[in-house]
Amino acid sequence: MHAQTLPQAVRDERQQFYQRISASNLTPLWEVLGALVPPTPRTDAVAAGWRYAEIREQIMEAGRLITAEEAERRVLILENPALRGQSAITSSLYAGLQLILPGEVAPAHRHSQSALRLVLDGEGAYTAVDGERTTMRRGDFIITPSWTFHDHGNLGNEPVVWLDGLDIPTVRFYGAGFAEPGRAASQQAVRPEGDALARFGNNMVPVDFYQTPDQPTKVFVYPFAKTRASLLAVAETPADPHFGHKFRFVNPATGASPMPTIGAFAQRLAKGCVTRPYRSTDGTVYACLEGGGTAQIGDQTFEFAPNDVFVVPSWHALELRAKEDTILFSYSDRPCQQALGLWREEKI
Ligand code: GTQ
Repeated sequence: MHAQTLPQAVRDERQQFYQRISASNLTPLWEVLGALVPPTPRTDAVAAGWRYAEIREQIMEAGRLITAEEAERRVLILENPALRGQSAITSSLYAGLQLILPGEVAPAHRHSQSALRLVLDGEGAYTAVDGERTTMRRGDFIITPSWTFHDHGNLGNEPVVWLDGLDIPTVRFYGAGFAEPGRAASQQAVRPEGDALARFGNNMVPVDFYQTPDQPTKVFVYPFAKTRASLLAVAETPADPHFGHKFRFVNPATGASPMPTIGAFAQRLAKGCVTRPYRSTDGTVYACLEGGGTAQIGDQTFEFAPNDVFVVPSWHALELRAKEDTILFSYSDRPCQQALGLWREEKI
């Protein structure tokens, strides 16, 4: 029987009961069950987009207001419009645009949260992870796994901006976050640049090196030159109707995601390509590296050009239209959901 058709006396009696038990921190499941266990995913996040050309000046303004040293990390957070105040772009993930000016240092620290960087604008910056620096070039996908010391610096002569993707809301959800500063602002380099790629990123690993799939990769940079070359090399072969040509980044030692909580992807859509609608339970953040077009997310359409970011919430159908040859980077919590047996997708 629906609540509306119940006699007023019954409804009153129930409401009084709910109020009485509330004092004991109790509440009736039957009033909320449908929302708690929905037939298909419900997410608080909404689809949203950020046009880099529209926000670049605001990022540069942050550079005049505060130094990287004072801020520790000078970042403008991309907040999901439906999750304002939560520092979240999806319910599980964080996104931000970090600015580092010439000569600046973002001091070393480490934390439980895993991070990725996608370099968008400017040249001359580096990130140091666990005693090794990598020069940050546009499109490079760089990771700082959980509890690894990392610092950033800019040795060049122009501002550098990159997209930060972290699992901050996930770690907060589990109440599992620790952090500590490094001993010095910049880590002493203990290995030459390129060491990790040579040891772990060339279809070989050191002879005694073994990892389980939950361990992050020692390869902490996936250079865009290589990603792009792979995408272009397969461009003439048949494209997937839902993805174009799409790769997932892996830890080459295990085949698993580079980090256990965040998965990352790169895809190329040829000019004129229109993908079939696709949805999955992992809300996904996209950044355009080349080309441009539109993303239809549910019943909303977002235009994107290089350095634009858009977010596709869980179980929202996505259709991509490429107006030019287009390369998109994306990240999501897919490996987390897969490890928990939760992940689903639907190719519509
Ligand atoms: O670069 O270490 O956007 O710790 C947020 C938290 C970047 C970082 C963010 C962080 C960092």
